[in-house]
Amino acid sequence: MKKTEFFEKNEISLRFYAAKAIIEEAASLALSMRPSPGGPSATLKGRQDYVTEADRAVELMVYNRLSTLFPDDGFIGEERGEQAQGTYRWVLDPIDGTSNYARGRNRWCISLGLMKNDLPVAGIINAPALKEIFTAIRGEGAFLNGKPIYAAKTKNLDESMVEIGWSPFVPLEWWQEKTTAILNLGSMPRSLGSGALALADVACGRSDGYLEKVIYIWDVAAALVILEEADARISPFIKMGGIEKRTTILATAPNIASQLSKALGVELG
Ligand code: LIP
Repeated sequence: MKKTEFFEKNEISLRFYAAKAIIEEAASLALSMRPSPGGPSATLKGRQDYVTEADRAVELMVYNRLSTLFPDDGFIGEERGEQAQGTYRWVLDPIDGTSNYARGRNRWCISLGLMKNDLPVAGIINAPALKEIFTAIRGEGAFLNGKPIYAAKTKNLDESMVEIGWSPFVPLEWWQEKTTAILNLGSMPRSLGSGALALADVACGRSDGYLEKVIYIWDVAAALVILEEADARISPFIKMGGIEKRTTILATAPNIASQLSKALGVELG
């Protein structure tokens, strides 16, 4: 291994392990702040678009910790946007699945991606209410609670399960068209409110595909490297402009990738 590769590998590993510990602390904070089951305890940013006190508290805590440890790194968060620039860039969704979190449900997570320039190099998705932590470092595999994970080997669409993400930015006609396409394939549909966890489910084989019409970089930055390391197929989200604007994403199990790509009208990388 060349000296430069050795130092880069260690720069990423150092950041990854420090961030993993910080996210575990943030996950405990978020869990302690979770509303009781019931109507949404949140502020509405728009129709069906929520933000909670935990979103703000987690983002501030993670930013403060990471900027202290790695002052030259960049940082983008869902709630406060870009707060710093740098070769290494942290991309955080402080609570992904906020609509679930705000009602006291379990399907939500903290999603933190590390990018070097525009390349995702490490990811951590921590879902404390589910007791699940998805992780990956580029070139070193993908894991769920420390055990290797891989996309499903599903070949028969009649056995497939495909999740489709919904947000207020999704036109009704698009939703109806794509849901019908999923059903016409013989797939079982799901829509569970967290894009990061939906992508993590494709990475570990719990589902065979995830489609969302428009999703942000902070929802997917951690999942992109986890999916790659788990041998899933993914649309070229970043080449499609996903860092700058909300963009379509499709992630699939490898053996049915071409059928899903064709039926859902999204090119894969
Ligand atoms: C959520 C995304 C999900 C989308 C939801 C929402 P948030 O992010 O993870 O993919 O369908 O509408 O945008 O707002 O919970 O961080």
